Amino acid sequence: MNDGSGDLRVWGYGDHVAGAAGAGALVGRVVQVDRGECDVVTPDGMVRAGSDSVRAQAEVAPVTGDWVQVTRQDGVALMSRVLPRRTALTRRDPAERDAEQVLAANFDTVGIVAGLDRPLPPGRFERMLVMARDSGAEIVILLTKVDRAADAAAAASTVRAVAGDVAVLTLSVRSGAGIDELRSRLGPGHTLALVGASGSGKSSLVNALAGAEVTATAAVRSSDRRGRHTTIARRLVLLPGDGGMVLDTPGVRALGLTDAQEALHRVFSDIEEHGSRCRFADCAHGAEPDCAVSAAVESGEMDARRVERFLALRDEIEQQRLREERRARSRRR
Ligand SMILES: Nc1nc2c(ncn2[C@@H]2O[C@H](COP(=O)(O)OP(=O)(O)OP(=O)(O)O)[C@@H](O)[C@H]2O)c(=O)[nH]1
Ligand SMILES: [Mg+2]
Ligand SMILES: [Zn+2]
Repeated sequence: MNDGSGDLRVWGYGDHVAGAAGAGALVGRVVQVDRGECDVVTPDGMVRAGSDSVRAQAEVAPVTGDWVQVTRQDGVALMSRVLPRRTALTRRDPAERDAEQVLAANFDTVGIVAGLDRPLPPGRFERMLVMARDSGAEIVILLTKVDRAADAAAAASTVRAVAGDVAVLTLSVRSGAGIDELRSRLGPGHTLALVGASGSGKSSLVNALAGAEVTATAAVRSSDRRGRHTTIARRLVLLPGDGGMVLDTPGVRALGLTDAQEALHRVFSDIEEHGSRCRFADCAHGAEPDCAVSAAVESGEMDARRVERFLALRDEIEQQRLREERRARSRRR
């Protein structure tokens, strides 16, 4: 086949997959999940595979990027086993409070995408950073739509102050800026998973890397630049010239309160640590006297942009908590 499926190495097949699969087993990689069935690329080409119903109940449900063992029964392809994941993007299931939902697996790099056509909403970025760090993959921050940015340098330094030594690229699919640099971070068998808000420009980056319109994109709302949730499936796209793969995902919808709180504690633990030395236990780190956080900013020990992001996220969490409280109260009535 000319889609490269005959040789699974272009899809990232390597020793870790060979070692995990049973001897003589047919393996493939899940390219897309659709109502319980999967498009799986195998040495025989792309197959549509369901789950082996006997085993599937007890086992892990396959997600895009998974390596699976495939069996054939009466000409029907079935996935009998999901191989152990090297990396995974997970989030708390919004329906079930504590259950974890796996979104995608086995990528080498997570690209956190943010569009510079609007301000970085507080919390979203930090939450994606927590998700990306938990995934076990390398992280790159992709600030796109730089052609629409009011002040790209300022946005980049805010992001750098929060993300530490993670690489930050500024890109534009209009001017082509940064695309070659992003491409140079990929390569044969390498998978880049993109995460980010709806309308941030993830699918546009996929098309730019592919050099063709391989996936749909849609204009953001002109009023507030919010996206329209154009991409609905997580899909693995093979790049031409053995250039690796991009895993496109739909924009994350809701920022759960617990996720936001976790992001606050994990991304800004140093600020909270400083805050424990303020005069007032409930110091808001604003105009209070003897505020250790303000003092650290003034002395240059702490980055002012970093503290601004922390305060914005803290306010966002407080507002969300109040909204949830109000909702709970009106439900009770
Ligand atoms: N000016 C400019 N517009 C861009 C750029 N990248 C994306 N856009 C536009 O931003 C809008 C949203 O882009 P998409 O790629 O559909 O965004 P997405 O992140 O895939 O959104 P969802 O699929 O809804 O999660 C489209 O109108 C794109 O044309 C860019 O670099 N510059
Ligand atoms: Mg999209
Ligand atoms: Zn304080």
